[in-house]
Amino acid sequence: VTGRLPLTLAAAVAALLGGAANAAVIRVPQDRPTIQTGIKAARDGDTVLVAPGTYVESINFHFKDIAVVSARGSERTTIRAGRRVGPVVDVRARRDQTPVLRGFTIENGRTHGGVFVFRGPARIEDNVIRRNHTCDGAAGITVEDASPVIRGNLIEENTSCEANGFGGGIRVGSSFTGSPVIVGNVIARNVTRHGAGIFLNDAGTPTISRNVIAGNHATSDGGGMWIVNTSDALIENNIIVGNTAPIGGGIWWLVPQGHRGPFLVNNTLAFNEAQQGSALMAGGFQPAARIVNNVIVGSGAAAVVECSDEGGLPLVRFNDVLNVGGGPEYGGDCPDLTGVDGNISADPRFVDPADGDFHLRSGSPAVDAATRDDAPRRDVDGDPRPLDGDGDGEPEVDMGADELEP
Ligand SMILES: [Ca+2]
Ligand SMILES: [Ca+2]
Ligand SMILES: [Ca+2]
Repeated sequence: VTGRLPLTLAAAVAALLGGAANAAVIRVPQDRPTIQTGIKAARDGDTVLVAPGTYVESINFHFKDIAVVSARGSERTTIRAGRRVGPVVDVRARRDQTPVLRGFTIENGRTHGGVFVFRGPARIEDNVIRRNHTCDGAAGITVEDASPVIRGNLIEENTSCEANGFGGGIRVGSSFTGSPVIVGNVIARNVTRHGAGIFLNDAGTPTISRNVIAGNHATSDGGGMWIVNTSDALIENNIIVGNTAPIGGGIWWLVPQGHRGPFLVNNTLAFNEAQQGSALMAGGFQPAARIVNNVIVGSGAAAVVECSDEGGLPLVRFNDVLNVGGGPEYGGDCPDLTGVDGNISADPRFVDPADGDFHLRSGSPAVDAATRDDAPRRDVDGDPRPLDGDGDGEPEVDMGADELEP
């Protein structure tokens, strides 16, 4: 066995070097006039490198394991939907292929939204996905049976048909065993019926981290997020603000029997609006779901956190839940948990919420008031957690997405 190992290694190294040597860069428009003809010329491992400009076409990866990237970034490189029916960009891959879509503005999709992601896992990074429309799937990004990394995108002002509006900014579906990662995106001002920011339906075990989810509007439920079926989401370090819906302005979820449900940990939810559950409407069979270390501020007659108890209530610990309007903090089947299990109800003292700055001020009652259990090791800024924010010599976790740097 020892005699054969070097040969095996040598063969592996040769294969790797050979693959790298054969990988080509196809330049658009220098080598091929359009992105799609660039893709047509590409083989697995190749990169289609796109020069600045506006490309009026819809593109399809056609199961090629390739990277389609702009040379100079999304501000200077736009893919605008052509006449073809379908998404503007169709990132269609086989299992275990890792296609990449990076650095484009993707706009004007009229029939099937901006980006469709099938299998892979793909990487969808540093794009602006703007003003796309759909009557089928999500208006911004639709993920189907896949575990992509969706990172650093601006996904805004996408809209969908009222009658079939399932997912505004991002929709993940049919990914039962998948683990999609949605991190560091701005998802803003998208409009649909259910789940205007992020829509999760059989999304597997997704991680939703360090996103700003703001100003989205659902005409039925789930302004910021909508979560159903096999969707045991980890939702951490997000800023979820100014979203609206009749029910569940910030987040609406319904956990089916036999599923864990979401973990909502160290998020900041503020100024979301609804007639029921302005920040959160949590329903279903949810004794294993968790709401821990969040700052949750609402304003109005509706309860900020509303539950419906179909088969057990979630764990609610170490949150700052405040209603600055006339209504209650908790409602529905959720008892008033202020003063129980580390939950408080106090002005979190944001730095400048009117200007979108939801960091905590020094002296905030949310500082050093949360639990290390479940807390992510870094905050929304990348600061280590916990830090000693109140100067008593003991570093403890803060409530919300921000860990105050003293
Ligand atoms: Ca702290
Ligand atoms: Ca301390
Ligand atoms: Ca911080």
